Amino acid sequence: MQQYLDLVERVLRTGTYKPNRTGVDTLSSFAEGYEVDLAEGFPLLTTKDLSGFRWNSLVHEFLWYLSGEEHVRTLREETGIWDAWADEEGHLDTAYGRFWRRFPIPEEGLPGETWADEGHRWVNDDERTFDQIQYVLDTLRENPNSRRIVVNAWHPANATVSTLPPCHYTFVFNVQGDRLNLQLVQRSGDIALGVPFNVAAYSLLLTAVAQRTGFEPGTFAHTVTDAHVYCGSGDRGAWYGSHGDDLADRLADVTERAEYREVADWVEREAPPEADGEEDMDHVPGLLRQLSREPRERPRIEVADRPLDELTYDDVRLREYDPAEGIRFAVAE
Ligand code: UFP
Repeated sequence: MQQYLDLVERVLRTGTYKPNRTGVDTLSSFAEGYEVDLAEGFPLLTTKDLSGFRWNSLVHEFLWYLSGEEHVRTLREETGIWDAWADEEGHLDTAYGRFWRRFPIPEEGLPGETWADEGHRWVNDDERTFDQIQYVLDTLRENPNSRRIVVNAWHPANATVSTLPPCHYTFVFNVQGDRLNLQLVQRSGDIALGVPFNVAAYSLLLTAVAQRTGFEPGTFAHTVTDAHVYCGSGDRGAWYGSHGDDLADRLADVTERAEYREVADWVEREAPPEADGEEDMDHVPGLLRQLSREPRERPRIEVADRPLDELTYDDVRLREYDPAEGIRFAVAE
């Protein structure tokens, strides 16, 4: 997917050096965006391998979001990706699915306000929560021209005290002709590790919702407010603070993909080595090698024809995926 490679290149070329809470510094760029047409295939990156346990985790996480669960007790039998954020009983400060399917409704609104209340079709009376995904499905079937088909995972009173508030916190469905489109807004995006999964997960959601509401999967549009590449800690990270312009100049001189490898070699030659235990925290060389690869034909995805709430892992199939070999990137936590 060339759009992803263009995003990587822009952030490396124009990003500013930015330390952050993780202690691993970043090159960061504001309000980056791109669009992908799902009619051209499923946007799972082919310039590195995301199959095997990576794809499995993605599908299990997707089903977990749809389940509306606020804990990871079922999810952790399949993948440990959320374990670091959960307590011993499996509860999480913030779980996307909880807000997608069970967004809290206040006990009492302020005078004059209107709230969907008991007995309302999308309200769970027992717990006073609102099912945003059912709202999406029903509205797309009954009133597809609506411009209000929004899902919001950000609840300020939770997010501001959470250890990991939602990164991809709101999305909007929009119909144009027979195509269903989805725009995702993400406050913070780790370009090497997080974003490739975010693209694929929301493209899977778009495919599944389109199929259930009689539309063709259309465009996935992604806006990332703080789009960043982790560039290492200590001296290694700081090197990018003083050599960002050199990197930008070298990138501006590239005329063929293969030349990105020479830029990676220059970084490895000039930058201080990564500290012991910090290997691959600098994502820049790996991303430069990825930029030198030609995207391959996109895979396809098949989602079995059953209600969204009954989908299981085996109902989601990835077909004709032929990626280049994997690239090692370490997670900044
Ligand atoms: N991150 C993503 N995508 C996700 C997710 C996390 O890129 O879906 F959950 C990254 C972004 C950032 C870090 O690098 O995780 C979260 O840190 P912060 O909360 O400080 O933005």
